[in-house]
Amino acid sequence: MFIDFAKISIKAGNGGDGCNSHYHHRRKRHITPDGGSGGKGGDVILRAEFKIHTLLDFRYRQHFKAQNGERGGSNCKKGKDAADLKILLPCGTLIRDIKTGFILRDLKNSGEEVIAAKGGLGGKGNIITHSQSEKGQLGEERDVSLELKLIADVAIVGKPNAGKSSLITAISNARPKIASYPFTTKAPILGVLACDDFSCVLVDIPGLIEGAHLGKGLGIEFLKHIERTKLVLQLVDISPEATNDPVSDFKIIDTELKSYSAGLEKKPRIIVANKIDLPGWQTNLKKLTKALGEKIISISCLEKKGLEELIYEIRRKLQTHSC
Ligand SMILES: Nc1nc2c(ncn2[C@@H]2O[C@H](COP(=O)(O)OP(=O)(O)OP(=O)(O)O)[C@@H](O)[C@H]2O)c(=O)[nH]1
Ligand SMILES: [Mg+2]
Repeated sequence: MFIDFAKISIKAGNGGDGCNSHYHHRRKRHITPDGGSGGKGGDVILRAEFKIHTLLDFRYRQHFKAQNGERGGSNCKKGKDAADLKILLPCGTLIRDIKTGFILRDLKNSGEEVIAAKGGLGGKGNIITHSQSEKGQLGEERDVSLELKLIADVAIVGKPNAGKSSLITAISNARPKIASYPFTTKAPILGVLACDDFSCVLVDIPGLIEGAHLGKGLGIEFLKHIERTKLVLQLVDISPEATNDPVSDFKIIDTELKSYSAGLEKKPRIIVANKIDLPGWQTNLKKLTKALGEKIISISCLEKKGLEELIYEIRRKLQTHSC
């Protein structure tokens, strides 16, 4: 299951208490302090990892606590520092402090991390203070929200059954389910297109229908995963079996993108007509070309026609828009 929002509570470890102890010198008849300091509490670190694609794990677990530092001991023994607690997140996760609304970090790239709660410092032992030892500091704690907005270069959008999953399968390493009924894809799917010295990340967005912004079909919540993409690939099924009016099919998607109101409709785009292996597609392509007055790339995912031209165009557009 794909989950793109979660709330968790994190608590860093407390510092270990410093020790209050004394060494008794038998012959000299005096005592000297020998209490060691406490160890540092573990930090809670949030880290982006390319292998993770969803926030699903946080459905089952919301509380995370790093270990406390060890107490200092007598005989100058320093308490051990506790290990940090690392929580792995998908690339593209925005971390926000729920109480203040402050964004702690937007973890975009794999390996990026942020200390979201700092472990408390260990208290000083009386060997350092020469008087009373100190208590360890408390570790930070906070509630944070995690919001995933996938990082991809190109978003594939279109009506259900347009062939979005077939396309991402044909040109990338993604292998989503493909079927002849609508809403086969229920969550965004990422795929890497690699061709010679060029590579980019594609995302297959679940199908949109008229009124998606009003909650119809799967709604438009998945459109947040287009916010960061550089290019939108709008796929239209132009087979007469699917439609007599490709222009209205196209406009429906355009309207839904506008309704999301994040400027998605203003992103550079490529219009692609699919299923040109089915008879009668030429008439629909003419209608669409005339109405839009824009370049349209026609392809067949089934017969792998036009895919090279499409990949070339994706590459050209990404480079033109200095992405
Ligand atoms: N004839 C023909 N059929 C195609 C082509 N591309 C996809 N299809 C078929 O169209 C149907 C829908 O394809 P999908 O790739 O699942 O479509 P989708 O846009 O991902 O659909 P949803 O996930 O439901 O939004 C499947 O039966 C595919 O085999 C094509 O180029 N030609
Ligand atoms: Mg699909």
